[in-house]
Amino acid sequence: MRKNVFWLFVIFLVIAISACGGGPAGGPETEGEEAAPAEEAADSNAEVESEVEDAEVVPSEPELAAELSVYNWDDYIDEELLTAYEEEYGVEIIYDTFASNEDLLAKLQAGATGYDVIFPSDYMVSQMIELGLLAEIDAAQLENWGNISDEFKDAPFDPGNQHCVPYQWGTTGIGYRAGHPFFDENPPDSWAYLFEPEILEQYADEGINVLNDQRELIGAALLYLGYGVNDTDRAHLEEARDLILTAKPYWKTFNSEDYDDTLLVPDEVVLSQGWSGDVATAYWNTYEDDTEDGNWYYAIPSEGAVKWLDNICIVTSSERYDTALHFVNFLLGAENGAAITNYTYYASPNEAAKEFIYPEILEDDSIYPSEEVRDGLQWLEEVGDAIFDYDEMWTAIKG
Ligand code: N2P
Repeated sequence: MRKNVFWLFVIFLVIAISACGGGPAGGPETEGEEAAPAEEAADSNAEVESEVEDAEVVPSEPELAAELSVYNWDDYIDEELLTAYEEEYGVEIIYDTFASNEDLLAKLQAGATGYDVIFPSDYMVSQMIELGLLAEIDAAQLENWGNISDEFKDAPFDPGNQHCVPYQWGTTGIGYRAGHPFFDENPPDSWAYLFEPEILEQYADEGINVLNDQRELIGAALLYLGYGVNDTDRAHLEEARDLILTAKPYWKTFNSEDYDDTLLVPDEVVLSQGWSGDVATAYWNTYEDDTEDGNWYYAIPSEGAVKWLDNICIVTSSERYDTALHFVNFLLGAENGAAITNYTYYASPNEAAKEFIYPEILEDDSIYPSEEVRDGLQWLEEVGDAIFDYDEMWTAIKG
């Protein structure tokens, strides 16, 4: 009996709050908490249901699973954010990392089950949609969706954001040790610094790293040869392979995971193909106030380079879809989006996060390049069946 009175009171409260337009006043979590009883009540009461629909900004708070499995690029989130989510919602995050889009795909195709939330790049999103690996979402229903800049919504690889939401974006260029006598004279602003033996000879002994990433490395070779990064002509791909094989003896490592850490080790690496944020992390981690400078610089080669957008998606086989979606919404929060960028030094597509992002990051043009520079860059796109040629070249390269 007492219980019934309580629920009547809850229903009354919900109607009162909706009528006052009181839904959006709280933060995301508070709103979510209010919504749970509202939705239960709505099931059995048409009037309440229509009131709740009016207040559509009130998100539903799903019953959360005990665990959530998150599979991300290496060093691509402040793990304190994961702890914060665990503590706030009582969901344990099982966290694992991958080295490239192809590794992620291979893992899923090998039948890895249990992953819920993954972070593929643009071209891999289209590939995964075609393969039926990504669950559908209704991004517009996510409470924090409005935080994302329009510029990054509705991308061609996922029209209408029916599967994924934007996470971080950046570019792929060349990182090099500041103050190095050769680079002081010759800033490596061309892919020649990765591929031309007579140039490589000058510093190969001091350590060169390339990304262990087939589209990125073959893409850089294609650009240097004057082709597009999405070229599918077999003869061009063979040329790219041969260019890479000629340069390979000069390279010390193929590393796209913890290479950002090796940049910080003296005498380990002097030049690396790199993602903007990883090089910026090395720069800011070695920044000294007295010199007002850090130890690593970043250059975008004159022949062109890749710009990319990584995304947050839910895998089709996830058995914790509601929790996954709840986590996706959490990552889209303004302060959470800023915490990600303040840790990764990659650019954020989260417009509302900007006010919480460190100014030195927003002002760093290696992280946020000018529009003019961005216009000269290319997106990686899905290459259809030519992917088999890319795979073949990659096997030869890595062999
Ligand atoms: C961060 C990896 C960046 C992902 N370490 C590039 N798509």
